[in-house]
Amino acid sequence: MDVNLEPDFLRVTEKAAIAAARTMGIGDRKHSDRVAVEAMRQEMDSLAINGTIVIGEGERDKAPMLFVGEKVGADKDGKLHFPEIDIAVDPLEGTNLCATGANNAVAVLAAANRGGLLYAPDIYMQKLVVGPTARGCIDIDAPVADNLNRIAKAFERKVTELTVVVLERPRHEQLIEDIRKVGARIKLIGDGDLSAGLAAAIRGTNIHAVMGIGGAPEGVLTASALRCLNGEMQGRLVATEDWHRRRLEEIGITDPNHVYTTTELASGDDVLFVASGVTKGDLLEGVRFFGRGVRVSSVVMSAATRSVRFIESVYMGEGGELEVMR
Ligand code: VTB
Repeated sequence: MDVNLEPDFLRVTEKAAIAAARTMGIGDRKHSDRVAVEAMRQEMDSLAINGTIVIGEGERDKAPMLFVGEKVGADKDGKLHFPEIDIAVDPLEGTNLCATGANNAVAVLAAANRGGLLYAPDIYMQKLVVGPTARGCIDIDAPVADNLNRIAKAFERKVTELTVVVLERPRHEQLIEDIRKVGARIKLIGDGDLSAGLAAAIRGTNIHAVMGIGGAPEGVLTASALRCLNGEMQGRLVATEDWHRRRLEEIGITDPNHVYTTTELASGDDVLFVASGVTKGDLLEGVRFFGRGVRVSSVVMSAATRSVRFIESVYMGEGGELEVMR
């Protein structure tokens, strides 16, 4: 993908993050999500691409904007011969986190040349995520203890010195028990296994793995980041309701037990991943508003250029005054 698109995609998540951050703590997660979606959608159309949303806010009949299949960009009908780009979005990952002012809400997107991102349905996915250190050591079908012992070995430390992130949900009772039995530390989170996946892929965050069941679309976004960070993810779609199973049939997924690898989830060799912090997080600062201006922190990763850029942007309001970076 044209590297010149990176700043444009960056602006898209920045605008979504700023819009969402203005609603932080008002206690209305749907409203927070809506403003993020609107801001992202609006900014998207300034991009010199023939874009298609492959992971979005839902199916066409359920989501008014950024629905799966929606055309975006300045060349929707392909007349201008702009590059054909597939886009996965999560304008506000952690709607509850934003609504309550809790840490780690982010605005996220991944992009790749047509066909480079898995068309994952909006159902659950069992996930196992590790960073480069433990790449090649995991097996989602192996017992939790085996995986943790192998991860510990890769890190050359005791299993009691590992920290695993798990979404705090009743469905994870057994998983939590299994992790505790081996003695690894657990960080239970209310929401946001995507941010946790990013943290697991970066040394120094003191997060070594993410385990459990979360959203499948976010799984593709996580895998996109892992492609850029040399991490590993294994994922299996989890159909718990009839409509999940129907959905899988509709999109032609015949083996519901298939374990997706990082590259199957995000296959494009040009995958781009962008995240902007909404609330303060492990990796990114949240949006900060100051006298007539706003500052937003983002990360832009590219599998094609093998680069990870941390970018601080300040949008100056009329008569705004720039403060020294802190
Ligand atoms: C949420 C959210 C996650 O999955 O938990 C969701 O916090 C699905 O789980 O970040 P529930 O239906 O139990 O809330 C994620 O969105 C992403 O995987």
